[in-house]
Amino acid sequence: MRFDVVTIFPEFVLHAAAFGVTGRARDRGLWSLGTWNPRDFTTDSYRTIDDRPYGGGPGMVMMAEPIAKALAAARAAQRDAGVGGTRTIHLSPTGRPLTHRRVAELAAAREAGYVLVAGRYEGIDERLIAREVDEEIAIGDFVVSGGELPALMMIDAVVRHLPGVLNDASSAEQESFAEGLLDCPHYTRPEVYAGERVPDVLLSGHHADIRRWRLKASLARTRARRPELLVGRKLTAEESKLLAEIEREGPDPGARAAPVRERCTRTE
Ligand code: 9WO
Repeated sequence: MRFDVVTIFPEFVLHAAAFGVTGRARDRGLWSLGTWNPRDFTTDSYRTIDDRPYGGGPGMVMMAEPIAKALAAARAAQRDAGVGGTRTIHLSPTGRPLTHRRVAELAAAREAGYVLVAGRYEGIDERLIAREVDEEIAIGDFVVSGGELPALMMIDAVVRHLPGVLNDASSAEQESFAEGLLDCPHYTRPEVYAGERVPDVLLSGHHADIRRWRLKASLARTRARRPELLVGRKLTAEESKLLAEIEREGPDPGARAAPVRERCTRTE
């Protein structure tokens, strides 16, 4: 799997991609990354890549030509690297929301190469997007300072789906979301923290009981925080039984809605 990112901040992308699971996977050759700076494809001495918007308004707009040349270079590099097929994706709040299903689809195209366009300023000349972009993807309904962080999030999510990248524990967590359930709570040493004990079942060594407890906790947390994920979900007999227990037992503190602390007012 190969990703090439068109960005005016290549160092940012290369540095961020070098950490953690995805960085180690890259070191093991499980995927590769290239960056292409539109400034390197300018012809003026100021290396101009933006200009004022037609029609007026604040800020600057990224010019089409330098990005188009950077895209051509990225696609040529993917061809030379033997990539089976290249898809150009623009990270934008106006794109289609990225979902687990779409991530899995992107990861399944093993021989694929993706060229990700990361905008800055007020955006990119629409003519570049219309001529060169195959797909626009949003990682959420919000605006950040540039397309680089959304591109890195997409890369991270896709790379985690590649064979050999995750260990068993993380794969299980990913599968949990793939099965439409939120992850169960996790605990580690010490057994008592701030006066709160680890649930006894997790100390019991009874793997069947532990598996059942974790499934019930996932169901309870999903029901409490993302009930829409359960709507229309095909429940196993065990899941139906556990949900009935959850409904009988009432809200489980461990499933509480995601903690949202009100801003603390200092007492002193
Ligand atoms: C900014 C914007 C604001 C309101 C409605 C649509 C919008 N599109 C953009 C945009 O594409 N901006 C460019 C890329 C330049 C400024 C920073 N950019 C950006 C991309 N901000 N936020 C994103 C983004 C990308 C994917 N998912 C969420 C946010």
